Amino acid sequence: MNNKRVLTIQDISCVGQCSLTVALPIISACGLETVILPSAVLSNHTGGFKSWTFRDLTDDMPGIEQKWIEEGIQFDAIYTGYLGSARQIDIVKHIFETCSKPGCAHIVDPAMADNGKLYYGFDIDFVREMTKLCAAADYILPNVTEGSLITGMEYRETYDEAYVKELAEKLAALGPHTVILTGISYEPSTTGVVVYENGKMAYYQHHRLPKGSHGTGDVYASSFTGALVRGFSAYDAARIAADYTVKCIENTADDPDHWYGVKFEAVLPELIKSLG
Ligand code: PXL
Repeated sequence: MNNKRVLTIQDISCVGQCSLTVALPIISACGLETVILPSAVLSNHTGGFKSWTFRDLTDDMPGIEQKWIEEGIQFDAIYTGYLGSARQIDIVKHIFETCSKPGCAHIVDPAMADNGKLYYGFDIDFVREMTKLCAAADYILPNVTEGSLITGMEYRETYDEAYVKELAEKLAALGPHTVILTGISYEPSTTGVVVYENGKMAYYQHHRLPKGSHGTGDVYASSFTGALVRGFSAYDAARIAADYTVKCIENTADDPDHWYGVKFEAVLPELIKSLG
């Protein structure tokens, strides 16, 4: 019997197939009890819509945490994504301390930037706080943009293995025992993920689909979390999540109107199958 319970902390973008609207169904489909703590509520995500509403929930979080402490509610894994404010990060770190079962996996996707740019609304103060959260994590899942912001290394659009190794080493030196670098591409037709653990770097390469899709970082981190908590090694969880994310992109590619996210729902059975 599987009694594992995962907490995920990220925003609710009501429309846009990202953050909690993908994390909750994906982790649940992995057969895990999924508890949510919304960091903010937006009408839609900030990546391509004309405008959005934004309600920061930072002030609600300590009260919610307090109720969980009073109830003795604790988690086998805590996975964080897009956070609503720099101030929120100290609260999330506190939740790591108060709501973790022994051996709890702390998984941080420092969702704040892509393609060389910070997402709308984030600044260098937020990067500094997110760096502290990465230092408190066991597993981090940055892309190259986020990795370069966190380490202070130069952002490069094209790079070689030596650059990626230095990035992974610098990220691991902050504290996490496992660094998963996403979207690592050494040539145009392929991309992949680097798993850096105990000083060793492994690469899982896969087909690169021509169209970059929104929300795929969240699909990736959610399915990685699900597979990891189901007992797979970090490398196998990284591979399962990569294969699932590619299937989500393939399942969306023929629908030009669906630019804002990926159709992850119809291919959930394939993720479930890959968990055995
Ligand atoms: O997928 C990352 C993400 C999550 N949440 C919000 C976003 C984005 C990326 O733009 O805007 C609100």
